[in-house]
Amino acid sequence: MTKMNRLLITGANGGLGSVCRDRLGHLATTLRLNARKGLGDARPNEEIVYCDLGDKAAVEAMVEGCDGIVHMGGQSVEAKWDTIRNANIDGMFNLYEAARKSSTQPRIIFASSNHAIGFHKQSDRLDARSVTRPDGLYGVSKVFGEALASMYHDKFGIETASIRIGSCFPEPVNHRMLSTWMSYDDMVQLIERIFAVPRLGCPIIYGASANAASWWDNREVAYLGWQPKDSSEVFRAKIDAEMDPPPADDPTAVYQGGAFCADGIHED
Ligand code: 15L
Repeated sequence: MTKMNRLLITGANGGLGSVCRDRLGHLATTLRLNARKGLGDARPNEEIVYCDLGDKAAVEAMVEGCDGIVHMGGQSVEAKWDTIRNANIDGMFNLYEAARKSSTQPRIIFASSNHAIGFHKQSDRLDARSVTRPDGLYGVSKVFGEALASMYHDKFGIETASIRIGSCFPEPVNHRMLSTWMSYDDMVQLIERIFAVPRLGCPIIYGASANAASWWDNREVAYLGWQPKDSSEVFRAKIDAEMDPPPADDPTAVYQGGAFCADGIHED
């Protein structure tokens, strides 16, 4: 894998962004870290850029000179439309315009979400060609992000891997996550593979470990050579001991997006 000169990690103060900060340093000579606040002191190979993704000029300055972007930034759960629009609609547009204008044409990883397809039933089996079924405005913003990435690839050749991340936490904490969980190790290895392959294109990838209860088929991205190693099964007994499975008609047992499907619009 050729080492990048500069890798930008947005949302570097968040749950996944901070894992990336700690574990992706070997991919680039310099990590450029972005958040609105809360990144502490820069370590020796780090640069810190504080800005809001809705600030077009600031995003353009931030993206210039980066060979890769891990875009973990933005709004990560359902919220008021203003919040989602600023971070995930305007913010995505600003990022892609910045990438188009930059002198380095970065390869981008977009942290999409299972909530882009959340209204599919848990009995459905999905692959990269399955239609989107967002389960809220947050999910709609992730569908927008995937569409934007596709257009910038077709029109300008900018390569993006959109990862529909399931539930990326230290361990699964409920029955739904036995299907959606992705370990940090598997996420880091996926990111390494995305930056290692000579030609990426613009794939949709389901971000989940090798869970026995998975709903998702990543056959179309076999060329990445990513083989998740962890499985949620080792946590099943613990979850069964801690809680009853949800009733069969509960949204967390019916839909892939779980509780997001039962959430309202956050304007009221
Ligand atoms: C997401 O998209 C969220 O960012 C994360 O906090 C979890 O809620 C995850 O989906 C999930 O569905 O478990």
